[in-house]
Amino acid sequence: MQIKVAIVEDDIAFGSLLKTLLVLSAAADVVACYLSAREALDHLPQTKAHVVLISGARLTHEDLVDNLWVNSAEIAGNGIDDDGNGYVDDVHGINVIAHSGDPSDDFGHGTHVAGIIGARGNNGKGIAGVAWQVKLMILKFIDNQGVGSTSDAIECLNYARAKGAHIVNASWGNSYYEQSLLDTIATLRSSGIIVVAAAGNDATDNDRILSYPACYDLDNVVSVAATTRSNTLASFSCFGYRSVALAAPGADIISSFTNSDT
Ligand SMILES: [Ca+2]
Ligand SMILES: [Ca+2]
Repeated sequence: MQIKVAIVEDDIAFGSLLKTLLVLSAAADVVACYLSAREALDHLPQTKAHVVLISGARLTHEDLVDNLWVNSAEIAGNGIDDDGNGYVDDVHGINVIAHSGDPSDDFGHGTHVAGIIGARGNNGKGIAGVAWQVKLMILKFIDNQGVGSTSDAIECLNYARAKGAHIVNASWGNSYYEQSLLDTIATLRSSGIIVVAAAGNDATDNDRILSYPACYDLDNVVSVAATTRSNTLASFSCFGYRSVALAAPGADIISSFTNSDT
């Protein structure tokens, strides 16, 4: 089954990247809220991992490089799968499509999300993410057209669980209920992992037209709609009295780009 990134489809091009950010940033903000709340309770130190599960990220970006999660069981650049997980040199995450340890971004979505969530703060460069010191685990199952498969998404989720992630940013989805994906997210729940999912950008009611993973009936799934700078629901955003947990800023968000390190 194909999964698409939760963006407005005819706005994939960089020329109109604005709309591409929408629900992503919403999800990111929610993630940050969770991080902040849990940090306040001393349950989640700032050094713990976060997951960006989209189109990878530009690993050399100056505002991201210091906040990348590091797989301590893997020796970088030695061409050996040191931790025996099937991925060679997966130092910051994996690329399921290429089956490699290089989740570099060739779509643009992931780098932007990564910056919103966790661009390094107080470094005199670029922007500050909502969670300045989060660790970004970079996983890639979305290809350069913004599409990925359910099985590859599941592989990323399982990797995230195996490597101790706490929060998954799921700015992707489709309208197909899939038991395998539901079961995987349920397994993540048992590990205490929150999945922040985009409600979607179709301007439809998710109570009537369900979108997944946002609408899976699991209490570790947080479905997020997008708001504008005037604190109204964005015109493109999906909504749902029962199925959407909350809304967060999702338009006009400045963040890092994948075509440059600065
Ligand atoms: Ca490995
Ligand atoms: Ca290695």
